[in-house]
Amino acid sequence: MNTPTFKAAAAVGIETVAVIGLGYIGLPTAAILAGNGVKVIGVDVSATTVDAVNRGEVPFVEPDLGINVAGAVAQGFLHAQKETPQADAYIVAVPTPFLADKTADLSYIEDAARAIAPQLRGGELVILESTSPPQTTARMAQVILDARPDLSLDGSEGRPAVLFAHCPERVLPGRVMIELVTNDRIVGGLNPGAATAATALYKVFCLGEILETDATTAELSKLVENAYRDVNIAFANELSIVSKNVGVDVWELIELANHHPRVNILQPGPGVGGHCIAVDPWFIVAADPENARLIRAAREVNDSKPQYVVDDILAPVADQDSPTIAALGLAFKPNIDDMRESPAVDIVHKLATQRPDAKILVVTPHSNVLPKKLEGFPNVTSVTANDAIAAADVVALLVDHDKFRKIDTASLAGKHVVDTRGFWRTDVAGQAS
Ligand code: SAJ
Repeated sequence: MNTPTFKAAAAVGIETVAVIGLGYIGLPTAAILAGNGVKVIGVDVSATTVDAVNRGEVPFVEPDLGINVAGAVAQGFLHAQKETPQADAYIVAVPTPFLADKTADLSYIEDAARAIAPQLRGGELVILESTSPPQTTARMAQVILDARPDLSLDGSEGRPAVLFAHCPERVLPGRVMIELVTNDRIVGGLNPGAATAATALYKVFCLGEILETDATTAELSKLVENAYRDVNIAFANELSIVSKNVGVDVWELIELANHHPRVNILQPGPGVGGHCIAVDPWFIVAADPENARLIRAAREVNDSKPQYVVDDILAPVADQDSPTIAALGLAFKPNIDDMRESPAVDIVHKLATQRPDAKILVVTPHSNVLPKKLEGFPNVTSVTANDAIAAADVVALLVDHDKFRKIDTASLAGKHVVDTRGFWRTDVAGQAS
């Protein structure tokens, strides 16, 4: 406790931090700050989340987070509540989902800003961590200053300044507690002194390089990182379709091409899921719809992949009444339970809708519950992998969970196999369609 890094934050006047939004990013950040001796008040609109955190529990799955939260609460450094308190610094980590027109819904950020405004005395640091379109930090600051005309951005006319910064999170779900410490961090200041103060705060726990810039560059850098990955996955997904049409194994093709010293193609799959990569590129498109053509095309390629997979699954049973389809995996990527924006869920939903006579047996090794989108479909049932495969006419591998390695590939003999991940490429060569 009270390490030199903690003193660095204290040196810029930060001893208490309020973290607004105790989700996948806010709670780990709150726990790690508290674990380093900062007094942290976690704020969430959900009473269930607040109660869970105060019991030292975590309401979602993330390795090592539970022990950090339990420890921080037990030692009295972390406490959760529904009301926004007075603090020296605020970290806003609330959702920024997209609306039907693919623009960002900033209402959670604005609500957080309106709740922070009455607590300010001047001199505080307000950091936006939520992934946001360009100029959102400025908008958050404006909401606060509209509510508090006695405060300012520059301390002019005797109105005390409040510091605003954008520090996007870049951690990978499943590795959050490690990457929070080891990743480099971008810190974008909106007004003088903000980036320096934010850097001092992140130095409490971040061992990576902390790179200072302006707020808009920081906002765009986060979006660009995820758009870069989306474009590269779209390239792989497009290749998977072209390769199939010319009779080539896409995984072998990519493996060979990647031997080139300056080529590094990603892996094709059933589409792109999760709450980041499938969403963030749209914020760039919305910022400049005429010119963000490649980014938009990549989104469209990745978004169209689930229907392509559905067509592949249904083709061999087009003339068969009531076929049985095994769908292995529903998560948005391997070895997790998170099904948000999952292409596998989309594929099963499309199968159930397009072939209501089909029996769809889903296998979810990391979760006991079907997602809401699949509730109310009598033709979708959850079973074990062995039962699903034994009964199936078509076996669709949708997620490359390690647990599926236990499946005896001999059980796939005689089945139509749609292997969207190249999981069984070497084991059942010649069977995969
Ligand atoms: N995917 C492929 N092929 C690949 C790699 C991924 O189809 O070669 C698919 C995955 O199966 C999944 C989707 O892409 O459906 C996204 O998975 P991911 O592992 O690429 O990324 P996320 O969404 O878990 O986390 C990303 C990360 N961003 C980058 O790697 C640039 C993470 O660092 C960010 O913090 C996170 O988004 C976020 O919160 O924005």
